[in-house]
Amino acid sequence: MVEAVETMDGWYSLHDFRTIDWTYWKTATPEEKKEAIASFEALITKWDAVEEAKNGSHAMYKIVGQKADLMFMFLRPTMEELNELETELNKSKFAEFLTPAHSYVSVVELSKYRPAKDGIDPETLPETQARLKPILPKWEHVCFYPMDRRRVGDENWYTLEKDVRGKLLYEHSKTGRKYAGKVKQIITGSIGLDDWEWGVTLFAHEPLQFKKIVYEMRFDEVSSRYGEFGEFFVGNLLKKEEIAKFLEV
Ligand code: 76R
Repeated sequence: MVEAVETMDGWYSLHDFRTIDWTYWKTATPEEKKEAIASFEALITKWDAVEEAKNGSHAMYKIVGQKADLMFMFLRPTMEELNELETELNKSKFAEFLTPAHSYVSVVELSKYRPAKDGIDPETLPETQARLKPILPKWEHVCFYPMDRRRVGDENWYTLEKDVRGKLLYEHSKTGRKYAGKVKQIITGSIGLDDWEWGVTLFAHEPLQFKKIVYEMRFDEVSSRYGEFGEFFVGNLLKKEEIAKFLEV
């Protein structure tokens, strides 16, 4: 029988996409605008404190194109916290000017394809814990997309033996490592949590690196034969100090 791989699961993740209702925003009075911006900044201050205490992390991006205007990525130890955070945002004055565009729920995931070294469970290692509970890089650009492993005819990831899958992922990781320092990836698992099997979140200083890594990986067997992809979202970092300027109309 084909063996599943054990996963190591870290913080829960919510990718929350919003569209700004610019027409409505323009009709708001200066006082309302001020209140909305202040409510948003107050939330960010709260999120920053959570991140400072290493109880979670967040990142904010301005989406390019019409799929959304803003993307928030939130990481928290529990689903309850994600839900509370989302509800608090929804109740804010700022949210009166936002409409939901898309969301994705998952959990930071690493897998145990590699045999344990010296009998040490990798999950106990500090470097693994740091990857499972990552502080999100505030790099200039983000790219998010969901993906599946194919289950069609002879191209069925779930009928491949574990050692074969491990080898294919090892090959994949060699491509990935070429982008060290240029692309940082966070893989979140969403089987049983959302519509696709994994969420891929990439951070880069240079947006062209997204095209390069995703293109190069298309030729790795694990993607060429076993990868199915959903919608792509790409964006630029939104800094707290630029919010007022960004919202100026
Ligand atoms: O965790 C590790 O670093 C070990 C090696 C590794 C695994 C097991 C690894 C490395 N990945 C793994 C698993 Mn990955 N990854 C993607 C995408 O667009 C595409 O074709 C694929 C989207 C990118 C860009 C990427 C980048 N990876 C996975 C899985 C889970 C599969 C499973 O369990 O069945 C998915 C869905 C996935 C997808 N991967 C790396 C990268 C990069 C840059 C690395 C090197 C990381 C490093 O060593 O620093």
